[in-house]
Amino acid sequence: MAIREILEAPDPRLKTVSVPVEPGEFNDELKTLVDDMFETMYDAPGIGLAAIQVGVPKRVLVIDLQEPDEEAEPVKGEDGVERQPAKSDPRIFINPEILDPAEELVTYQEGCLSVPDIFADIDRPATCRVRYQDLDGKTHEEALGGLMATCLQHEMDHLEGILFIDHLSRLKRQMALKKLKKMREAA
Ligand code: GNR
Ligand code: NI
Repeated sequence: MAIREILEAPDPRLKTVSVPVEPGEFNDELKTLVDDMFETMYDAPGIGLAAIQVGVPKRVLVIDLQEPDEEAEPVKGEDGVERQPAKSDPRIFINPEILDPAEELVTYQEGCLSVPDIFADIDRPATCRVRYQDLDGKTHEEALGGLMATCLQHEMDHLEGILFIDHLSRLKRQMALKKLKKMREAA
């Protein structure tokens, strides 16, 4: 397992349309890619990652929402503040397709590991279905809602070379990219 470098805007590789994983490619190399994507995502930390964000233009996504586990006992952090432990639910989506996006939209404040420190409200269909393959190439379908629906749609955009800031007005997008450039120069 290895942490890989996350590409950041305006890297042109993030605009690549990723290609499907072919039937002959459900092998150890794919497993290593997925393992590395999880390690990179947890290290960042983030709740989702598309393969193109580590420079691999394949239709592979990992998601772990790491929502608070309400059943667990709160634990005291180093600062003495009690926190709810996160529930780990690692999910792998290969060759995902979105089906039946709801007409109803919801707004989430989104961020992206490839657009660090920039956050913006984005509207997306509130629910959808997803059809995808697992690491064995088996096809599954399920209904999604809440943060999972939003996160999956954000990751699906990466497979088409689209970033969340591409959903903003040109003025707001340029402001975000300028802020990113300024922060990079200051670092
Ligand atoms: O870590 C992430 N948080 C997030 C918050 C709201 C909506 C989408 C996301 S995905 C993001 C990680 C990332 O950049 N995935 O591509
Ligand atoms: Ni992202």
